[in-house]
Amino acid sequence: MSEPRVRVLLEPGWETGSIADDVRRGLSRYPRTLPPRWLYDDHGSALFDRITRLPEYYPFLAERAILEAHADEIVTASGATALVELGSGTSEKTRLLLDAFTRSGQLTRFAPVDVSEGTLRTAADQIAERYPSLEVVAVVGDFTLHLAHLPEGGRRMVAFLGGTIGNLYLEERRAFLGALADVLEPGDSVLLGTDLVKSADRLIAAYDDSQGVTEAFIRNALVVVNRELGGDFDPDAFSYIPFWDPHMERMDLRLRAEVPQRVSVPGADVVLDLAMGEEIRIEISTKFRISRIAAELEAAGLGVARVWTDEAGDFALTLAVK
Ligand code: AVJ
Repeated sequence: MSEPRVRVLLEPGWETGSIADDVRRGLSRYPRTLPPRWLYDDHGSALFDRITRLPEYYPFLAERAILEAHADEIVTASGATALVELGSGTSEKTRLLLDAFTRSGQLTRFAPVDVSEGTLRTAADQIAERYPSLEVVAVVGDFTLHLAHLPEGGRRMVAFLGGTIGNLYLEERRAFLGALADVLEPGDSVLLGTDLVKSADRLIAAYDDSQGVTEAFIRNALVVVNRELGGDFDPDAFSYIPFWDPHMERMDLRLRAEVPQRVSVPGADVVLDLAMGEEIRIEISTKFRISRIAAELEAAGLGVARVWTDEAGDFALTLAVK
């Protein structure tokens, strides 16, 4: 087995400065916001893992069903010889793609990109062992910052799965897709996972599960701020308010102050007076229509080649080519 190469693009301790800027910016605007990228500390990642196994949380299962049914077609349609995966995490679903690539024999390189070095190393080792003919180049980096450093060469397919693009605002999606298209060569492609618009009941159930796992995941945002920036948020002084915004077609996941309170976050230079009932948005999760996915990709210069959905039409994988 060949050892995976690991490229580290993040300085040790990079989180501290970055999270302070994000928190200062987010808490000074309306609605007050904490950026969702900081939800995935060890505890948050473990909670997210539990979310993916909740019966109500259909996106995980739906995306996996699409890959199980269509990975061979995806691989063939892409013509890729290199697979780059952004936000790869444990690379669990990626194996379905890698197995299809193994059947087609066309792949030479796999490059998982993730901010979490530990998770990435473990995943890269496992993949190098299981697919010995692949060159594995793991990149420790942030997909919003380090697109210019993606491994080059071959015909690349960049997979961005899980519906994570739905956690970005429209302007952020435009910037991200534009930057991604910029670094791709003609013939390279993007495989984008997006959750689709559906009934409010099912959406709310998926983000307000009966075991309270999602609530704990969202509440953990305050714990992360306390730990990283010396904040004194009392997580129990907030209630969890998830709602469907039909105009923006997104889930909006917030915490509401149950009592008036003053919160200090010295590491971000913030002192916040919250009125009773004031809300902090922790995450949005945008749901798409196929027409909108295509429009956003095409605006970035990426032409939609094919779209796959699960049988219920809950989730979509879109292949777009530069
Ligand atoms: C990170 C996009 C997969 O928005 O559905 C799950 C994160 N937040 N439950 C989503 C999340 C609350 C999730 N993704």
